[in-house]
Amino acid sequence: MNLRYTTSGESHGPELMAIVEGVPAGLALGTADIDGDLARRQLGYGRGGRMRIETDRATITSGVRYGQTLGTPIGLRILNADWKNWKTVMRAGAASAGKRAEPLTVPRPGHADLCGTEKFGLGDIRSVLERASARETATRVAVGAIARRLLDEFGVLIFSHVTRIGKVAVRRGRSLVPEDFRKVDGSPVRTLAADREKAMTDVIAAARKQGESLGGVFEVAVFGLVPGLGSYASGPERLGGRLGGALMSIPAIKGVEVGDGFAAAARPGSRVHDEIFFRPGKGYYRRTNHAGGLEGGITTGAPLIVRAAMKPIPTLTRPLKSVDIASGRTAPALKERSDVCAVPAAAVVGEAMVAIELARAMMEKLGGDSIEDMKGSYLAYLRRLRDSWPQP
Ligand code: EPS
Repeated sequence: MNLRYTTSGESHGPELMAIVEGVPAGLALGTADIDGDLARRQLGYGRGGRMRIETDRATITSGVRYGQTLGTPIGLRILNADWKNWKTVMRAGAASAGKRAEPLTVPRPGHADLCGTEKFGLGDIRSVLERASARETATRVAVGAIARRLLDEFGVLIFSHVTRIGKVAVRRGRSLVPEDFRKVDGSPVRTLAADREKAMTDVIAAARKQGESLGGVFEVAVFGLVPGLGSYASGPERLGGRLGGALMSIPAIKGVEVGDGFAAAARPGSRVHDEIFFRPGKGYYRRTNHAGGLEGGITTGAPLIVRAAMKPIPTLTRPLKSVDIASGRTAPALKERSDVCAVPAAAVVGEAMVAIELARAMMEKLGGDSIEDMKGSYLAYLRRLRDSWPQP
């Protein structure tokens, strides 16, 4: 079985949950492997008051015994500390007399509020926004941490950094290596460009003052992948599409690029394609990586580089015009406590989504019910690749 997961939970309900199926047996896994990533997702300049309430930690409730996966579904829980303040509003049982929360009826432009109420036939926007909330991404980061643990067994490393907040962009420089990311978690905006950090925090502070919100761009970089993950054989197997879909499933993501992405469309082929070289002992390699580590929907063995564009968060403290769905009258959109900018957090979610998709691709390539089975076929695959090299 390949890696599959489902999550549940409302932002202000009692807890978030995930069930992860298809993780091979024998993988060392503990909550410490998950909690580090959960904590990184909570960071970032521009977050709202909620992150001061929560300290996200995972509880593993099934599928792991004595620190090792069993090959059975893994259950995860993350408690919502804020639940204690929402017990009446988010009660699962019937509302006691006179205790039903006033419905929210003015949707925020750009949020799932209106389409969600229409789709599910709900009269109260709260019934939509609680699940549409980016709080759900905490569970995806937890699932991603399991995928990352699996990839780690094969020397695969996944990092992220922010390349734009609003108008402030980081100029692209030389190709990055894992050591470049050593201090990125220490940056309040997860940037590698120390000289842009202040400009980034300044635009977020200014947006907060103006009742605005800001988006941006983050990049995920993956090192240590073998060539041959994904496939050109059928469209849905192409790794570019799978990674794009995974990243686009993060709330507020409106665009994804692989490698040079949109910039490649403006250049002639000779300046886009990475020339191929060969050295005995080293194998095939490219000196450039415009392709971002993917050719024909398959990994080349070069670092995988993907970027995602996040739109500004729809909750504005100086709200846009909207319509009250109860009266049909024009009204200012609803205001909720919210983040001003969550691009640094989205970057951590991006790492998780990429990890999940890559773990799937690894499992497709290598199969196996246990991590030892996977390692056996991994070594056999590397041997086969080496044996296929030209003998000068
Ligand atoms: C969110 C609104 C804010 C964010 C939240 C996403 O929460 P609250 O409504 O409780 O203030 O902080 O993000 C998280 C809770 C989280 O864990 O990332 C929204 O409306 O999407």
